[in-house]
Amino acid sequence: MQQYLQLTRNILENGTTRSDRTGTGTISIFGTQMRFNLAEGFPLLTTKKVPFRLIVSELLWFLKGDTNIKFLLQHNNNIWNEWAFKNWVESTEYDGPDMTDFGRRALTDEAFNEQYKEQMRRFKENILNSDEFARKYGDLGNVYGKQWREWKTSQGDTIDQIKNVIDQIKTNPASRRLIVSAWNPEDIPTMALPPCHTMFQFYVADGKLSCQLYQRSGDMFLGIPFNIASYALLTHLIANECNLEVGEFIHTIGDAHIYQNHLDQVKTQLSREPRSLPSIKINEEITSIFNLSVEDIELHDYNPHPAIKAPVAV
Ligand code: UFP
Repeated sequence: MQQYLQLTRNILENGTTRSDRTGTGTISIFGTQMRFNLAEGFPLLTTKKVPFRLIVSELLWFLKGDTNIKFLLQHNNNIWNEWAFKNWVESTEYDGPDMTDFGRRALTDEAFNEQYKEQMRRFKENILNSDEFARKYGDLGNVYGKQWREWKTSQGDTIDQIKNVIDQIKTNPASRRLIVSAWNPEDIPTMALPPCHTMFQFYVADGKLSCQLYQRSGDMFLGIPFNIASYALLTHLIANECNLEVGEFIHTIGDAHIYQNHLDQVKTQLSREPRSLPSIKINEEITSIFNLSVEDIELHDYNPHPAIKAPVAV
């Protein structure tokens, strides 16, 4: 993971101070690349603890083409809650205290934060216990799972990009068109968060599968460690499905930034000595990537430094 630490250091030393959408302020550089040889270990950061189980359940959720947070909540994964919660509190059915601008207010107003936590608890309970409520308010619309598995065409049918790319890797591995795109310009205006990981390409050589991701915007401290692990895992899963070994994961980032309120955390992390990488094990009995469950993916020998808390920019 030296590449990650070097890029972080490079941004600190050479980045440009920039204002950003969230009003937090960043130090940023534009256009950068990290390469991870997946045969050398699984690239999960060791200089702080990264919650691997959240990465697994989110990736399997994308791969199922699921866009409803119910599956995530069933796996105790809360990373997409706020987007769905917004659907509910802005609906006519919502009868609790005003939740306008809840993300920002919860950070600054303690009394409001208590109300917010209570409404979020009710929301999650309803999603888990009522299929109808989940259908109405748990769905996030055209996010990754939708674009990956059910890209809608102008003819009114859909394209399963993941199935197609797997078929192509198996039957036409020399292809230079092994691409999946999550960036659908038609859908962008209606999305709360336009896709950060916008497109990826596979490459097969010497019996090994490599993957390159183009990420348009990367939060080096909170988002990027997650994104690296998620795409490394995707490369393992697809290699496994196609009877290939793993090659490299190549992570190309457009705007690579460190938020101004993460500087202390970043310095703590840079002062830590990286440890040996963990490995992953995939249940060999599962024959299709679409039938995997979280229990089929195990992480071994992960001994990171402790987690480091940092505020999320909303
Ligand atoms: N971000 C990531 N990785 C992700 C994700 C978000 O780093 O997977 F979903 C960060 C990047 C940026 C913010 O700091 O979230 C998105 O804001 P914007 O749309 O303005 O780029």
